[in-house]
Amino acid sequence: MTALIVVDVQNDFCPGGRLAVAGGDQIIPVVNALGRRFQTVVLTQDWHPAGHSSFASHHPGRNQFESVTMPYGEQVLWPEHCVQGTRGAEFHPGLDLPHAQAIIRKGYRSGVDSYSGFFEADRMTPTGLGGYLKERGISRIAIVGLATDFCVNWTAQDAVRSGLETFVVEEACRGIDLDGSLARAWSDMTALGVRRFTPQELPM
Ligand code: VGL
Ligand code: ZN
Repeated sequence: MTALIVVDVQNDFCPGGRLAVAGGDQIIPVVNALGRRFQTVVLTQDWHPAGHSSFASHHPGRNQFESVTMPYGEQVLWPEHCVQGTRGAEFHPGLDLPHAQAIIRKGYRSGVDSYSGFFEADRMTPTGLGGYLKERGISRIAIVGLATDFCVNWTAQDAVRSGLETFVVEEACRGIDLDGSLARAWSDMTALGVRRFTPQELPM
């Protein structure tokens, strides 16, 4: 069975949001149409407490989009975004996937980020998504959403490492592209075995 994983299609990652990804809202009709082809749809939701350690505002003297070293590795410092319970953290109102069955929230511990839907940024603490898919008999996933080079990329890499056959639908993703991160994400993903598809070619 194949599942569709919809990564972080939230107001803050769309135009007008706190960490807007260029064209982020343009993927929504593509995601909605793709969603109709899948029985199993899972959403991820970036879900930070106020004052989260990935926010530049939590690091006096540091700027947004700089990197710092955290106990678990490199961390890009972001504008405040997807704060629990705020409008920015809600799914975009255009997202129309009423049959989605699970929502995986991530990044809710103040000291550690979680780009991936599978593991926190320490690369060790599971979110539960891997177990959920395994128990549901899912062996292949198609990933769409925001942002290609961060949460989609990390989710796709962890999916392959977890033994899932993994597809990313490029037209249903948009990237942030910090210092070449978008091209790097694609070369890392494809080197690992992630397959890049158009919605038309997707074997599903
Ligand atoms: C994301 C940066 C910070 C994403 C989440 O969804 O790609 N990027 N938090
Ligand atoms: Zn975040």
